Amino acid sequence: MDIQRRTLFLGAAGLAALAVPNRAWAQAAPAGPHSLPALPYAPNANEAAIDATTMELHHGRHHAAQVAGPNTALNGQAELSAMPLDELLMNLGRAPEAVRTALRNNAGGHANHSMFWQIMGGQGGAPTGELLAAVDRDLGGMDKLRTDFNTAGARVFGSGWVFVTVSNAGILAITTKPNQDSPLMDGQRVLMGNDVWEHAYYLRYQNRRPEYLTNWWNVLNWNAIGERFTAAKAGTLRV
Ligand code: MN3
Repeated sequence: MDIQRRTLFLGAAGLAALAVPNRAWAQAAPAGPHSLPALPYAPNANEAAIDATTMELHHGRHHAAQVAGPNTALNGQAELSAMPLDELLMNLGRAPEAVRTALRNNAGGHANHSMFWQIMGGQGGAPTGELLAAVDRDLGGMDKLRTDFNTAGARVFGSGWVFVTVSNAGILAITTKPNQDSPLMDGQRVLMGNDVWEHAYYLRYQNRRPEYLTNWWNVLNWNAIGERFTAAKAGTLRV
């Protein structure tokens, strides 16, 4: 009887842990200055481009590991621990060599993914107002932006990201980065970006990265991206 009851209890606990994988993972992460932001929508909110399982694994495991990474690397680093994430990435040269690569890969990934969740959950479409005017002026319009951005993303060899950066004057530009590097490491702010690591799309698209890049535009939240544009010009955009 006792054994049966204990088995039932453990079974229930196991099921509960499976039901909240993100929370379970976050609790296992070492304490530190950085934390995993909650997804701002349900994992299936981006089904038009990204399946729920990919979202759950991508956020709850890949991103969570990139929060645990800097927290571990920052242990005992008081000055670097006190820096907001964007400042940390702009000052990687001040990190001791022993932890610099870990910070570059993990803190960079933390910033990239924090931005990535924020700009999805929408219905696609196009920006309005000043952001649309900036896209027309700097990137040749929405059609050309989509084409050039997707071409750049498809050309990233191996793992990396494709971004639109934004200056504090509101000037836009397309750029790519390998691995988990961020434009913040060059002192540039990120308006939006897409993750072209295979973990971002492989379950649904396998090797068809261009199809993933094309569909991704259907889940963009242009209100959120427009707010990032406004914040960049106000000097308040962080990661
Ligand atoms: Mn990723």
